[in-house]
Amino acid sequence: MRAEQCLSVVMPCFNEADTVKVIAERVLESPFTRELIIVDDGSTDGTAENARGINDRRVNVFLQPMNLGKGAALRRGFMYATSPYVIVQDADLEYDPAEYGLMLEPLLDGRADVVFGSRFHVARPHRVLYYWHSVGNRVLTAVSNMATNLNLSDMETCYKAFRREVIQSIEIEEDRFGFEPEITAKVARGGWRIYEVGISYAGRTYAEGKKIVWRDGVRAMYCILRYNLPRGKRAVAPSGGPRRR
Ligand SMILES: Nc1nc2c(ncn2[C@@H]2O[C@H](COP(=O)(O)OP(=O)(O)OP(=O)(O)O)[C@@H](O)[C@H]2O)c(=O)[nH]1
Ligand SMILES: [Mg+2]
Repeated sequence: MRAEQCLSVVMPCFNEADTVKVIAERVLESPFTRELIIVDDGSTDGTAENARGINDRRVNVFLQPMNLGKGAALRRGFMYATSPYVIVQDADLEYDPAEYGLMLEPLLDGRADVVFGSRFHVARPHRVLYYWHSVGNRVLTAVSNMATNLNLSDMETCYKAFRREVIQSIEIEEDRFGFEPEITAKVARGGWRIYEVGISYAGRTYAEGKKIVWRDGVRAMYCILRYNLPRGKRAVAPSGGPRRR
């Protein structure tokens, strides 16, 4: 398979008018990007207008009827993906599309079904910020790992890439940031082959637009329990190639 143009990039946006065009340009510069699916999540700051102003036929902009959350925006965006691989791209400037190649490598060579980009695993450039956030991330990842029996180092990372069949076979129930623990639980439970690669991270401050708050951490803990407890329903579809770890 040709590696170029193999990727659907799904970008949830809520009030990111300042960055949506810049990040979209970086996404479109990647040789891997076949389509960019922007889902505007009821923004009130002109994000949708800015997104619609991007002049590239690879871009599709969808509007949520109101602010419904990141998980709901991703659920919508994944539905429209048509490329062999799909990646989540936040609309701030924290994650770098120049690293799609790193994320795709284990997928392209057939070793992985899902790849997590870890902000903690290797020494790529990282902005130094908020110690207690990093502790919170590590605690959530540790509890998630205990529940899933995976040895991830960064469960909450935005950079998650999937074979398209995998992500489109999973029902996403969480509307907001509970998406991260939910999807982690479901790919673990589905027995999909998961890889992790080190990525860089340019975290932002609250003054620069950071929105995540302690309540999101509490919800994440709840979601770890909720989606890992035994349930009647399995979260995988019957189709799709190799999937045993
Ligand atoms: N905060 C927030 N983000 C949303 C929502 N819907 C979609 N998003 C998008 O989801 C992505 C992640 O949101 P962020 O606020 O950057 O969350 P984060 O990266 O976990 O946390 P910080 O950047 O540290 O605040 C961004 O592209 C947002 O624009 C929503 O309802 N609230
Ligand atoms: Mg962010």
